[in-house]
Amino acid sequence: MRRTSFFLPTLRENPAEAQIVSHRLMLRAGMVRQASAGIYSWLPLGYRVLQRIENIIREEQNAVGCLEMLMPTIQSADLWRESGRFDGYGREMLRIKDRHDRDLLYGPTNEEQITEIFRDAISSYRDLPRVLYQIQWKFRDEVRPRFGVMRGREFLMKDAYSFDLNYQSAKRSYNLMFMSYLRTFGRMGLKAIPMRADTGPIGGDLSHEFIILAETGESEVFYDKNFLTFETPFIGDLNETALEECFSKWTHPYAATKELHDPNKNEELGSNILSARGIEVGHIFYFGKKYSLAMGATVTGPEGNKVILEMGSYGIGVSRLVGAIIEASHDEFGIIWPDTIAPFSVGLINVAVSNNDCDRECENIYIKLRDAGIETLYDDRNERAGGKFAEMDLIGLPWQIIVGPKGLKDGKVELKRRCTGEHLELSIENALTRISST
Ligand code: P5A
Repeated sequence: MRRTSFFLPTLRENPAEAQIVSHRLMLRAGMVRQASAGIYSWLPLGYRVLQRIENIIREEQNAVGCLEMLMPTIQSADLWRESGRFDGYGREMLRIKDRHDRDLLYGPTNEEQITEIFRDAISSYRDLPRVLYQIQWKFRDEVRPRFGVMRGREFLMKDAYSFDLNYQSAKRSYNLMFMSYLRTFGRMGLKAIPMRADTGPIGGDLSHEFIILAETGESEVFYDKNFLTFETPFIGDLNETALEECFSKWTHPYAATKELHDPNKNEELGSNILSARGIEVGHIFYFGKKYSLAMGATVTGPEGNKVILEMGSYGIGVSRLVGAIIEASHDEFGIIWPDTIAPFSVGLINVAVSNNDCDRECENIYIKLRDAGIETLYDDRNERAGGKFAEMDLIGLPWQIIVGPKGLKDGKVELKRRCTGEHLELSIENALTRISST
């Protein structure tokens, strides 16, 4: 992408309304614009990041056998009356009336909708287990939308729903998703700590939040420092025992908790326990028969008997992750994207546009990167180099190639790694090899 053809409305000044660094940087880097309180438009740079995150989630969900689908954002209130949640959900639910005066709502989550679909489509235990998921916008009329996309009113969620014949199988589905989440966040360069959690309006009796550590996190958390050395599990052995082992390792009694308010208990836990602030990027629930019982979702079991389905639901805050990753990875100059999330891998800076050598070599590098399938933002604007450097640091692409007349005299360009600040003078060939080998 040429910078002269791109849409990247960056801001020089810090926007006054942004209280936390990710919100400030997302506005300054031209990633999002607020449409109204807690509702955002995603501009091209931000949308690329959102799609990167979606794709990692999608690959990891598919890898453990989940099936992608898409449900509408607008749901009928009657569906929620069946489960008994219509009145209970409270003012966070955006209620709508259509022209026939029928009650609709903008979905804050989809347990009811998927239960209805599954109930009407599946009648035999032979079609179990199944996990269905979507990546779809949700609306929750939060009392205090804040921190940009981190606590929005409209936000993108990956929501998955599991259907099993019995508890044992449902627990396997839960463990599988648990393991898959560790991998998913790991691929984004994040260390997510699973934490026993309340089930809130979703319900049920087993639930874990996945928390990443960041100073600006909304909740205080306590965790065993050994956690940070745990390795991300491999997919491979997905049998029940292997999954339960992974689950137990990551959930030992004092591993991580939000409820350590008693200082005596803290002592009891010893010096391994650290306190920090965290951001919830995922939340999984096992709620058994809560919705299937209320909505009559059953199958015929192996003995010809009627069995009420066992269910769970599994969420990831896709749009929240964009902010969370920035909270976890930035410096005073701007964002530092992990390689897997970056909107472009390389920022190519032409220091002297309209110098023939610089223009020619930049074109040459740009084409070589394109042919190698490496996504590049080429800053071909006829502007001061200082401004270009500052913008490249702000938008946080993992690599910068800086092409100037001086270096080119010796056949060299400058290669900068954003996350370490390391600068190297290299030949064009060596610079390209270095980039392709990460
Ligand atoms: C699980 C999937 C659910 O809704 N039903 C379907 C279950 N869980 S949850 O914890 O309420 O939400 C899942 C994740 O969505 C993110 N999230 C938000 N992101 C941005 N702004 C918000 N207002 C918001 N609310 C929830 C969180 O990452 C949460 O873990």
